[in-house]
Amino acid sequence: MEQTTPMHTDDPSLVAAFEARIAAGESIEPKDWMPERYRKQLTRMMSQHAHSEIVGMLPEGNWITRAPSLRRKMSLIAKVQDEAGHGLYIYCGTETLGVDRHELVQQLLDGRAKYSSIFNYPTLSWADMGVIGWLVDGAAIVNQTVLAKASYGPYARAMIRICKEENFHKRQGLEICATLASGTPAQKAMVQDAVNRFWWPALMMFGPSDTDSPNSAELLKWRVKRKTNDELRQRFINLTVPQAQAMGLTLPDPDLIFNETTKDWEFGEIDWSEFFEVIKGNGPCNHERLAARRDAHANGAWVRDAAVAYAAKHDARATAAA
Ligand code: BYC
Repeated sequence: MEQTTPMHTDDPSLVAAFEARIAAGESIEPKDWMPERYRKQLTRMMSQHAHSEIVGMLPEGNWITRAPSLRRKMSLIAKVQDEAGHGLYIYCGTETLGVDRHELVQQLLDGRAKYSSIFNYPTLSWADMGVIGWLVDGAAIVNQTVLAKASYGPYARAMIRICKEENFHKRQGLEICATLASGTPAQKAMVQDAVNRFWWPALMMFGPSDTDSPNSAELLKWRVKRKTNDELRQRFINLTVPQAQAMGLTLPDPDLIFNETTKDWEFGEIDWSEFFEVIKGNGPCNHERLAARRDAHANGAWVRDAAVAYAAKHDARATAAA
């Protein structure tokens, strides 16, 4: 059965049929019937994800003019451009749920929408570019590889493409980190300082612990999420600790210890009060990030106007020719 307008009261038999499709591993496509909560949850999650990609361009954009070589500058520009592209794919994906991207962007600019906590921290040194690629894109890959199997087709397909690009991002970050870590004492100290500042915020990217994650149960039931926040965080830590060891870098957690039985790296307490402050808008750079987005949006008004004028002219010509 097809439906393009949202339903406010879900018919239980339709919900049962929908859940049977999910249980059978089928992909849900834009014109398929879906419970209103499923549509809402996906809109929330996908739009936050798109906003994260766009806001995520800012901390790295800050270093494009100061990259230490032409090669580093070219790869950083390409990475930041990729992030714009990821934002656009995901905004397009969100529009398949019947929402207008202008409304979503407005929610971001008004401060009503969330975006990833990680982008509210400052980028103070060149080493931060390496650590963002290694840890932030590394965390994103762990999260998004699983989202590539999400039940909603347009989101899952966007994730497949995005993860391919994120792999390059992670490798360029790792290469910067490895180079600095084997460089002069000052370079090694710079990358260690960046790791010290980004390690805990990177762990917070996976969201609150499972006991404090109000959306997880529904998202897991509908196979949007396939793993919990804590499961993915643990996977990321298990993958990352050996990489830090290989580069001779220390992770700033005195409680990090390998458990021979579970084969997991056990870790210390995350400062959840910091996380909740950041997502409430009180992180170190929340105001700066939103101000930069608002400026960019205002400065881009002429481009949007020109595109609308061009489309109108094109339509008028097509009508006259018909
Ligand atoms: N930051 O019930 P929960 C990138 C919110 S971009 C801010 O567990 P859920 C990259 C959450 O939204 C990476 N807010 O939520 C780009 C919820 O609030 P609301 C972005 C967070 O949805 C450029 C509340 O806390 N990736 O890779 O089940 C350069 C309770 O949480 C955060 C995505 O967006 C956070 N870290 O799980 C480099 C991936 N965590 O909405 C790299 C897609 C939680 O109820 N999203 N909150 O008011 C997801 O996988 C899930 O939405 C999350 C959260 C795991 C993030």
